[in-house]
Amino acid sequence: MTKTVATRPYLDQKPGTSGLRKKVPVFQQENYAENFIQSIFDSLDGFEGQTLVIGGDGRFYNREVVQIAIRMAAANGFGKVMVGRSGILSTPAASNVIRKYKAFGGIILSASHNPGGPTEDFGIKYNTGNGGPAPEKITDAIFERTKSIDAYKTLQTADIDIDQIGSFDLEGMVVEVIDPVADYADLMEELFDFNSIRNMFSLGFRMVFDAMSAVTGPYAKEILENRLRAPSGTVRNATPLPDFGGHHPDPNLVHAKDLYDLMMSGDNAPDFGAASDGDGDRNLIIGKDIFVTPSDSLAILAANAHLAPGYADGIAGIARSMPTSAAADRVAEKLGIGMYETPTGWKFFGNLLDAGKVTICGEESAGTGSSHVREKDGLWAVLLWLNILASRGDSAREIVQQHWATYGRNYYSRHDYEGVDSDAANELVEALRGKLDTLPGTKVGDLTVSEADDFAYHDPVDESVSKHQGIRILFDGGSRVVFRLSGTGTSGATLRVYIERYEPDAARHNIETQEALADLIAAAEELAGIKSRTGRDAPTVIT
Ligand code: G16
Repeated sequence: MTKTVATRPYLDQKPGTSGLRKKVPVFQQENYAENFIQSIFDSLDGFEGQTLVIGGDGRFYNREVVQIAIRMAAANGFGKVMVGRSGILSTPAASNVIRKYKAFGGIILSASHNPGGPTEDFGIKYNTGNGGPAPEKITDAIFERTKSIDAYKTLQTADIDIDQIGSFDLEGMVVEVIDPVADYADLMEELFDFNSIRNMFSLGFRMVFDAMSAVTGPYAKEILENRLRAPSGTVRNATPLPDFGGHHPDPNLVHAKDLYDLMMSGDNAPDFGAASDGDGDRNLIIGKDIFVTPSDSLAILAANAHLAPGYADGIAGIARSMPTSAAADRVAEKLGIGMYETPTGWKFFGNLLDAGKVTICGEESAGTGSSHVREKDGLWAVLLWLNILASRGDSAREIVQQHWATYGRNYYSRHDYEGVDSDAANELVEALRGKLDTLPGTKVGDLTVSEADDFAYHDPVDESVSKHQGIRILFDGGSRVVFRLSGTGTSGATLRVYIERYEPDAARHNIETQEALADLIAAAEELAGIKSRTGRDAPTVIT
């Protein structure tokens, strides 16, 4: 039976870079999840009788919110929900299901790379019918609605069985529980040359994929070990756990350190290492004895994509988020295709992909993807790498070094200061903003500032404008530092400092990254006063 429940607004439900992310106890407050889900529905038009996809990364509280979302979808008039078995769908798999079955949209439950558990993070995000994260116009409307919501609709019903594949009726709405892996694995098989990757494995190629006890485990097992016949054990930490085994499911050099150490362990290291995050959209790529930065990975994938059957006709264009290095720009220039620079956040790629302006997109934050879905896609990036390795017969290290020799190297690093005082972080950014006009022409150490601005994006498709997307300080010679505050953290503020130097000279391509960037790192400190303003002597994470 449908019932309408009176509620009171919560005033902190503003979606960030990727949906609403909060600590689990915040989500467990009375009607907190219900308010947000009803606000999503209240901000949409025309879904009566349509299909909604529901799934998440399996973190703590996933099952409870899946039940809430199914009941509310029925009470609000959806005709059908498609739910991943046991409430599981990786973010790229959810995007694929929305697109493949022409759903109206989807609700994805995840806080991505943030830790999970009873006192850790949870998140809810809405994706539209193109399979991508809702654009700002919709997330703004949702936020507005959360501020005045006074009731939500749900069903009075016992728990719904989401653990068996099949369909049933729930008070006039069809509930279809689907295999979370099959459609996605089929799509990967269409895009990549599974025969040559299989052949490479059969000849003894060794890889390790660390699923970080998160959602990609079952996907990677099915694709790498079953379909591509990589030896059993290739996928590590393959069982998704509600608390990710107590780790941060964040594929970076700090949280995937075991994998990094293994890949750097000398002659016996595997040929290729990779990892994905909590919800399966990020990727980490480490060749034997070489870490590939996400920015370089984007450039290399774009330059070699034509080797995979799904991209054999070439790519239409490339997009990258502003803080991502300009390595991909050089590839676009050489290929004579469009290059787009967007704000941080996958949602900004949706219009470019839908309009056919770009095929491949990427972000420095370990996200790469293509027009096959409307989310970044961790396993997709790993499989494209494998396809390129199988097709070229070179090692990952050779591929990276040849790429630098051809295009030059963009030395790149990101310094994160996590959990800093929010006021101090905002003041730091404000102070930089305040001096942007006077910086050009000034000297910082031996560097001269050529340009300084607060990045604003003018979407070429819908002409929307997004301001204040990061402070950019460019120096003579093309080096730069960028400052912005993360939109995905859940405690305090995270200051991100992105540092980049272009080095065309191949004789200077093997300098240690922090050393190659030392003068820029010092300039960032001098310009922003990070130590004095945040009280931090060093970054929390360097990638
Ligand atoms: C999300 C977004 C990405 C963004 C990343 C980092 O990733 O989808 O587009 O690059 O956050 O954002 P920030 O620098 O604001 O923390 P994910 O994997 O968390 O969904």
